[in-house]
Amino acid sequence: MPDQSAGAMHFSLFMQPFVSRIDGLDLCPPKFQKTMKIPKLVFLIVIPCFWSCTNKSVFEDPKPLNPDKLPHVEQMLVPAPALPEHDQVAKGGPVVVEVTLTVEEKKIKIDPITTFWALTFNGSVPAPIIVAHEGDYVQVKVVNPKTNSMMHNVDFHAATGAMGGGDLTEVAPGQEATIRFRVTKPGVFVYHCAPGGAMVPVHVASGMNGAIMVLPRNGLTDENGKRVTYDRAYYVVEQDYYIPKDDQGKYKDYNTPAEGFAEMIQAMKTLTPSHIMLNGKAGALLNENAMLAEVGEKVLFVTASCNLDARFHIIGGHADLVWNGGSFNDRPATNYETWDVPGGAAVAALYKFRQPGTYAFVDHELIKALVFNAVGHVKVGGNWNNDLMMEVEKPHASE
Ligand SMILES: [Cu+2]
Repeated sequence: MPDQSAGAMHFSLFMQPFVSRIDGLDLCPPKFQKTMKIPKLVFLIVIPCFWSCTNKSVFEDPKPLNPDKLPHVEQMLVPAPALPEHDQVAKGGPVVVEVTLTVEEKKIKIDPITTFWALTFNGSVPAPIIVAHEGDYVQVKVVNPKTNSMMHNVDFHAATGAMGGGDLTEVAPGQEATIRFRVTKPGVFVYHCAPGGAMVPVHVASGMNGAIMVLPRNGLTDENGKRVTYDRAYYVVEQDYYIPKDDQGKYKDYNTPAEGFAEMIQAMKTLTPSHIMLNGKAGALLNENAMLAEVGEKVLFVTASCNLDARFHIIGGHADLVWNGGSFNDRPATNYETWDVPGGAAVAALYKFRQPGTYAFVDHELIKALVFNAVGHVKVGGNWNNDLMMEVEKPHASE
């Protein structure tokens, strides 16, 4: 996690010659690193003054704009692990990103033996990821068709305002509501249904959770403050389910979602999920559903978990950069084997693939990965590099 102590923040001001943007203006370009050559005393006195004058404080809010006069851009949301089409570096000033989240209460088969009443936004578990840039407005229409049976809403962790917009988006079957919020904090954030009380975890554990990625207007920066781009991006979410069993030990199938809730809450009281899966279903990212990449590509994984703590690992390499806590304002950590995703958060990791093959993408709580189903694949094409790894002797009988 980012160190929040004053000393560490002071240190980061010296060592992090970037991240100073107000409404798209980059006030402190990476070339500022050249000041490292000036005498130490001057550096110690002058540079903090310079930073304090120009580096945007986290307490500073953007200048209000009139969203009616800004370009409105409709974003077509897509199911995970895909991300909607987007620019890594914003073209021009802030826009209003318009999306629609339509609630679908639907039965899905989450593995060969379990059918489950999922509660979804746009029909998928997880809900789709939304992409915007810092300073943009995100305008979300929440539609609850009258064919549904219950009330839903959305709490956006990327938004600022009581209940994350949950009170403003509460819609009964047959209703719709539209909320607009400004995304002021660059990073990755979850959103989820939060209809109150025990219904909050019931709806989240029934699939109603998604994410928003708020990119810095000038794109991502690496550990040295230099711009870094990704060749592909994937969105991976750990989903826990609590599906009650009947007397014979079979998972129960209900006629309506509400019919199963009382027993689901009893199952939740054990804090022991019946199922743990990546992207909603067993095998959603395995074999023919694997994520794809090529040797030499940098792949951004936006990883999230709305409820359980997760710890992701790709077997056979390292996350070159990890934005702990999901914050793109902080200098990314480097060369992690495993990265933490606290329940209720998203975290981004950038992974350069250097060798071909099929990599397992796991929660390295290995029981979750291999006894449950928190496992996926990344299939990487390209040429093998013997310098990085080679077989010196094939397995053979010992002498
Ligand atoms: Cu809901």
